[in-house]
Amino acid sequence: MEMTKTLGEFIIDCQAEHPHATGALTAIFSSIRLASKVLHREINKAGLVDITGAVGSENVQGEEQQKLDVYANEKFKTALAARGVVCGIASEEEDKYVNFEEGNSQEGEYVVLMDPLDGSSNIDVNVSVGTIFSIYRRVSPVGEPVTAADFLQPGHKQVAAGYVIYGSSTMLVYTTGNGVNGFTLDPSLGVFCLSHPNMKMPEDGKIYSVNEGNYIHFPTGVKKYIKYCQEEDETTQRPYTSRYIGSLVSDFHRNLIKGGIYLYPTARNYPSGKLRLLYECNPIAFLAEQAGGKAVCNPGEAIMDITPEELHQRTPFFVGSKNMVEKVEEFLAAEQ
Ligand code: P6P
Repeated sequence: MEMTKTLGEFIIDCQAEHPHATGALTAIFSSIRLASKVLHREINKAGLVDITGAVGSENVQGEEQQKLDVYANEKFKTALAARGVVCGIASEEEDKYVNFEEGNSQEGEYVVLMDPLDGSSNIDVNVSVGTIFSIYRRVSPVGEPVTAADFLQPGHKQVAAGYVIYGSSTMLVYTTGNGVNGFTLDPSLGVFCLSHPNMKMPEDGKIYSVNEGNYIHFPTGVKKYIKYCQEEDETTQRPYTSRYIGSLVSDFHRNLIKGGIYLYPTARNYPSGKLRLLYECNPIAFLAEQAGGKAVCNPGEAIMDITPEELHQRTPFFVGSKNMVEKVEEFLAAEQ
C-alpha cells in the first residue's frame, strides 16, 4: 500500500517544479508546521488545564504560563524568526508590526501576517479554533528593517496563505497560488499527511453561516438575502441550512468542503465589519478563489483588491461558493 505523501515531501515536490525556488518558502512552511504541532499539543490539553487564561503555574523557565492566544503568538513568532527567511510579522496579538532582528533576519525576503489563534474564546467550550496566515514578499530593501509598506499590500500580492484548524483532527490547508491542498496531522507520527489534494469549493451550496443575533442591524440587502435563504423553493434547494460555529476557520473549512457562504456584514458594534482584512479576510479569500469560490466586501469589490491603509483594519466579509456570493452581491447591489 502506497504511503500517503507528507507535507514535507509535497512541498519539496512543488519546489522541484519551480527551479528558481530558493527554499525560503519551504523554510517558512517548516516553521508553521512546527508551531502548529506545538499548538495542537497544548490545545488538546484543554480538558486538563485552564488554557484560556493564566494557569497560575510556572514553566521550566520560571515564567508564568500565558493565555493560549498569546502563547500561540509567541510560538509562531519564535518559529518564524528562527530561519532567517522572514524579516518581520504582523499579528492580531501585536499592536504594531514586528521587525525581526535575530541573526540575518533582515536579509529575509518575506513577511508573514497572522491570526495565531482565531476563535480562541471557543477553547473553553471545546469548540474548534484555528490559526490563519498570509505570506508576502517584502517591498522594502533587503537588509533593512521592515516598513509598514511591507504589510499594507493588497491581498492579490500574497505569495501563499493558509490556516490550521484544530478540530476533531488538526489540518493544515494552504495555497501558493496553484490550487488548495489539505494535510491532516497524524499525531502518532507527528507528520502532516496529504489527505485533501486539490480542494475545490462547490459552486453552489445549501449552508449559510452568519450571526443572526445581529440581524436587526444588518444592511437591508443582507436581511433580504437571509430571508431568501429561508424561503421554500425546490428548484434552488431552499430553505438552506444555517450553520454558525463562531470560529471563522471552522465555518470556512466546512463550507470549503460542502459548499456554503460565510457572511460578516457591518453590524451595530462593527460599522466597518468585524473581521480583519490583512490576517483573516485576505488569506481566506486567497484560499476561496484558488478553490473556485469568491470573496467580496461589497458588490463587485473583491476582498483581495482592497488597498490596505492600516494594519488592523476591518472589512465586511462575504466568502464562499461562487454562485452564493454572487447571489448576495445581487441583493446588496439592489439596495445601493
Ligand atoms: P461573533 C472570532 O472572534 C471571529 O473573529 C471569527 O473567528 C468568527 O467567525 C467571528 O469572530 C465570530 O464573531 O460576533 O459572531 O461572535
